[in-house]
Amino acid sequence: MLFAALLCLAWTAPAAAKERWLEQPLCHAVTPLDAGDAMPKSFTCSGEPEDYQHASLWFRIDPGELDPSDDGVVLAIRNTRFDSLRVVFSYADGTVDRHRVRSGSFGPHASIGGQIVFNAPAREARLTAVTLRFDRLASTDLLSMRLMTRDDSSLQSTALAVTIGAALTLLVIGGVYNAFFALAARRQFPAWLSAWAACMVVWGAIWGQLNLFVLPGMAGVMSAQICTALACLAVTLATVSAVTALDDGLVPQRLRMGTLALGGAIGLFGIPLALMRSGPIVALADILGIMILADLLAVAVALGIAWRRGSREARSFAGAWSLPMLVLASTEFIDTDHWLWGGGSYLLVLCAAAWQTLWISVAVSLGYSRLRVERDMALSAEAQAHELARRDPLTGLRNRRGFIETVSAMFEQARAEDKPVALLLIDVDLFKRINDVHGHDAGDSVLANIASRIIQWEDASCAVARIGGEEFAMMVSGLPRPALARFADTVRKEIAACDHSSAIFGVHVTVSIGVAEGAQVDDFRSLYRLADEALYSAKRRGRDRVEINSAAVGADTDHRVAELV
Ligand code: GH3
Ligand code: MG
Ligand code: MG
Repeated sequence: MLFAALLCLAWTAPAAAKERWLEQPLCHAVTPLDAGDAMPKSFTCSGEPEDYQHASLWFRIDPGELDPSDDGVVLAIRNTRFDSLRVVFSYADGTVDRHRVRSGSFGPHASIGGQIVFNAPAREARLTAVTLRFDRLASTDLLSMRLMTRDDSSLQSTALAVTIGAALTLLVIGGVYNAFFALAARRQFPAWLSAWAACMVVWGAIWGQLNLFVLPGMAGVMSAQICTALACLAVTLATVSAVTALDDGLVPQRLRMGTLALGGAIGLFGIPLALMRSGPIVALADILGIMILADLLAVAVALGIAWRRGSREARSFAGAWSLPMLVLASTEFIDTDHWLWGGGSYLLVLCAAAWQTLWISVAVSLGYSRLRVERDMALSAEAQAHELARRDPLTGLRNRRGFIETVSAMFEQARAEDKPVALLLIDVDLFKRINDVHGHDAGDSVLANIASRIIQWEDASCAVARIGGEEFAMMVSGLPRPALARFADTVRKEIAACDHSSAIFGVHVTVSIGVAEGAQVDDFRSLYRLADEALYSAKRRGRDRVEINSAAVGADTDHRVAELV
């Protein structure tokens, strides 16, 4: 929203502003560097200047209708590569106003938005000429100069500062967010995105000349060179982040590698281009422009292919990349220099980068929250499957597997706390006969009735299970021997008292119980073996009775404790 408002303002502002862009051909002259301060005798007002990279290049500009009598005139020049620049404002009354900046020292002439500004003070007399002298200018093609009234200049500076500040803030937020996301989700592409955002922040700060507040010595050539290198590095990082966001196999390997190689080549290409002070800078910049276009195309094709194959990341990246790609590509074809209060293509790219990081951060967050929901669902399905695998479907009690898992831990803990622990194996007496006489369904119903009675004993110190066809088990902790014997017999009697009349009529169903105490053994398996022996003994001794290790409580003995043979 903020950007939309600023962009609208940016397009309407120049129409209202009284500004004059100084385009070639300008009246110019070239003199040797050591020719002194004297102005050249003649200026050529047609064609383009030549052989100026190791000389002094002069421009003489007629300010036209711009009259400094109201509030003064401002000459704004975009920072580029030169050694020094002198500006002379000449007035009709013969007075002159001189200014000078050097690479490494712009002083008060440095302005936010990559501009160097020179104020022609308001005088009674008319401003008749503006003369500029660049020493060792790298290229006239990189020059961007305009004259405007002072009011317009301060308005535009404010707009530039606000836009750059907003874009940099968004980039910082996006960069930090993606760095955290890369750490939290252990994904590679947000790390590259974060690096890209960091690169854009540094680039934006240096291009906008914010760095000069702390490091004024970076003014001029050094800043321009770092910006070139960073711009190329940013393209590399953005390419890597987009390609690594797409899963292996979604994009043909050759396209993937080719795009990465192109991105890497752009980063490397930026180094010599950044270092150049003279020579065919513009020709090389054109080659770089073609490489960037090819890179954008390769990334667009990779995203398109991955999108068609159903990649969510590709969709998010396409949304994020579309605007910066259009902006970057358009700056190759459209002259955007006059846009955005003189910020031109640089500010456009910075705003597009802020848009990109914002879009991707939102897309990544949505994708991550979707992943979390899917993961939670998978975890709960897994927990459900885990639980089902440990439950008996007929009775709902734990099955043998679930019981062993639960009671092994219980057994260990009770032993560690030196608490008595006991295992009760409960087997229905003569169950086969019930099946044979009343049918399998009636047998099932009896088992379910017994289970619903047994489950009532379950609590923190008692685990119950159906561990076989007509066999149940209970693990109890904290019961000393006399209480254990009474409990086991209560279980026997309560099960015998169950009402099965809905399934079988007039049949008394009893159980035999074998009990083993944990004090006698070190592990659960041994405990189980002892309980099984006790159960076997209870069966042999006539059923419907309890055997505790070497002792038994039974119906026929009127619950006396009997010795196990
Ligand atoms: P004992 O007193 O010696 O234990 O005699 P029993 O008949 O109970 O023992 P046996 O091992 O001979 O028979 C157990 C029967 O339990 C045999 C099998 O058909 C039946 N059974 C096992 N699982 C189920 C089940 O899920 N449902 C039903 N209805 N019957 C089952
Ligand atoms: Mg049995
Ligand atoms: Mg049985």
